[in-house]
Amino acid sequence: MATTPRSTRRARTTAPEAFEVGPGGETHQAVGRGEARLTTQQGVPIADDQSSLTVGERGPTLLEDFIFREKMFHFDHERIPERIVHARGYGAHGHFETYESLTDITTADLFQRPGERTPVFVRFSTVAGNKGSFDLARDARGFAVKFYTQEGNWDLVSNNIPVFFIQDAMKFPDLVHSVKQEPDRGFPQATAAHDNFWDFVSLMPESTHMVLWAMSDRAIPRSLRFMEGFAVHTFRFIDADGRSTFVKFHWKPLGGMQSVVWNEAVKINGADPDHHRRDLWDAIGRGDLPEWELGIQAFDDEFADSFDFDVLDPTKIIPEELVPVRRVGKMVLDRVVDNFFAETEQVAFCPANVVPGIGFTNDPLLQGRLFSYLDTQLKRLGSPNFTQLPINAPKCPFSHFQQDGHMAFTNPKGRANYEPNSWSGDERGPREDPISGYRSAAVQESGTTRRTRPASFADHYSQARQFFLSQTPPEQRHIVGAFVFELSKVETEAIRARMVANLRNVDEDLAEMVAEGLGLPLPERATPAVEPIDLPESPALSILLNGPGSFAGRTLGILVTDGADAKTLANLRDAAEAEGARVQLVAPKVGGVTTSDTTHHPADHKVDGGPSVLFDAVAIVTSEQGATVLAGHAPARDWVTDAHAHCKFVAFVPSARTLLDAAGISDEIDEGYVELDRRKTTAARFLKMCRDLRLWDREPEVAAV
Ligand code: HDD
Repeated sequence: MATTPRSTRRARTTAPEAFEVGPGGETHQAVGRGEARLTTQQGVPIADDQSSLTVGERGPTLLEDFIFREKMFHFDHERIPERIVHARGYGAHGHFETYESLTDITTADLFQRPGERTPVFVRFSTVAGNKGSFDLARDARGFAVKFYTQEGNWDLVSNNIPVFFIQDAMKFPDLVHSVKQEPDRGFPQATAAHDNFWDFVSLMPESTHMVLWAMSDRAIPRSLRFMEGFAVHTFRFIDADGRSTFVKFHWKPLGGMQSVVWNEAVKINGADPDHHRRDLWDAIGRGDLPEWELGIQAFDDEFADSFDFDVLDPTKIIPEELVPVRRVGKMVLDRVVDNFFAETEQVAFCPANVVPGIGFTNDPLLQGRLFSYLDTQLKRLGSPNFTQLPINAPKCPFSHFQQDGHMAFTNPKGRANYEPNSWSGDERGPREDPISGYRSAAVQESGTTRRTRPASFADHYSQARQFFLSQTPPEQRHIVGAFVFELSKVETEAIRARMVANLRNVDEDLAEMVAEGLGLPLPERATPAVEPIDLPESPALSILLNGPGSFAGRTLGILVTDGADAKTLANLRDAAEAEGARVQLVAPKVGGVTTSDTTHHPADHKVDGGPSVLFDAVAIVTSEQGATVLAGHAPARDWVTDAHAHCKFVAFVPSARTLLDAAGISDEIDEGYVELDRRKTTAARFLKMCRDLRLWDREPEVAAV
């Protein structure tokens, strides 16, 4: 065979064309792509990248091998410090579209013109786990959004839980130390289920409200696409006259909320530790674009003064039933990253990054955050010039007199590097803008300096109780189960007892069920600083009461074998597509199966590589012979028993009964099962049923959950 000589096949490299502009206006360094020839960082072409330079065939390596030394030097320095919290994260690009003008309450440029789009970058994360931990940890999820507005970058650095563990940033290092791996043994990581965490929170009654959220299904979301986000603190909107309005920010997923059950989370972590990031990547890749609406709760001093709690206390919510969430725009994520390190890893968020029209309040947690993030970025990214990295740089014009430092890439020309100056023309540099430049809210402050917590922050239990009582029975069961699981990992009985003593202030039934689950005598009630009060239930706090009512964006897993009925499979695929859902095939071999009509279908997973925990609903479409083979295969039996135990909807062909028998669930078939015939309507009925996501009525019957 004739081959092209290597010298003509390779494209000539034109070195200085190092940057290309991406669709969002960001720049990427375009090195090492396509047919380019391999060079050193200095641009020297490399002839042999396979072996280092030695004396003779078996002799020592030479120090002069600059190609080897450069390669190894750079490799040795590839890692940067991981984030002290939120180390494990995943990012994507998108845009925010404004629904209506908010000119009456804020000058923030992105909220002025309906229909206008602002580019965004979002990074989701777990909090406690290290960078290499798994996605389905029981944990809060970070939900940090960088808006590249025309008036500068605004970072809305949020979580998927609307409250926080502590009221004052002074306690943040203690909180984080307690939750991360214990310092002597270096484990456990990515879990709060250990003595130090529960020791700390059981001594900090203010954390009880967030602990309730963390023990709820909010902390094990099915997908990053199906969770809410909250900026937690009360912020300010500032209008053109300098008047300010309090505001709380919410993200509402248009795909609806959904979580997994704990037993499922445990198994997903083994089957696919990257479950959430893969889900986000896949969804964007197939054009099923994740969307959230941005909501605001705007209120004035009069409401703040009349509210039962202090709006500056980050351990409290303002129930949506009291101040409805007004949806002011929509965020769509439409592009995955080109390079994980350059974008997801190097993105630097900071709650202090606000734009004209947005301001802070005196929430003591927020005030501490305003310091911490900038400080940590210097450590992590190594230079004050991290703002020049393409992912962090504003997309609007910017101009200032800050200069030099490590890795300064954008270097101004001209003489003036200070102001005021008397230079003119190109020499003079930028000037202040008294009209539209950033102005803080004009707030009157006075008082004596002291270290204290205000009395208005003292009620630590009422809202925790409100949260628990606002949950549906399955959600309450899950909270009880989570407390029992976590506290059973705590070795010191006194810590378990102290926590249950706190829970008696939330709800006596909750405390009793947790004590019973731990085999612990019910301890004395902890004395609260302020007696909790009964608050009205808030349905907005439940996931199940706010489900999607749709199976769109979800995945149907179909267990198939050779000889499976082609028509039944096609019906299921059609019904899933009509519902906006995705289908994945699980087969004995990943090479796939041949159905009754002799069509070959490649599989997405082999049985033990695609356990049913990876799917939202399942179907079993086997031949007689296939079902018999699967019946003798332990992972196939687990596939169906898990789907049953996790309350999933199940469709099956009659021949699959052999497998259901072997799995021991034929006698437990309930209204969540559909026996498939060859009619399209049956498949459609099953997919419609799946809109409820789970059959929670089955749960009390199944011991595994
Ligand atoms: Fe924080 C990262 C959210 C309290 C200090 N935080 C970080 C991230 C999110 C949050 C989403 C990850 C950003 C990313 O993806 O890069 N943090 C919150 C929320 C809080 C909160 C919603 C409470 C309302 N954080 C908080 C406090 C402090 C910090 C009280 C310290 C005083 N947070 C940090 C940090 C991190 C961080 C150490 C680690 C990495 C980083 O900032 O960039 O500075």
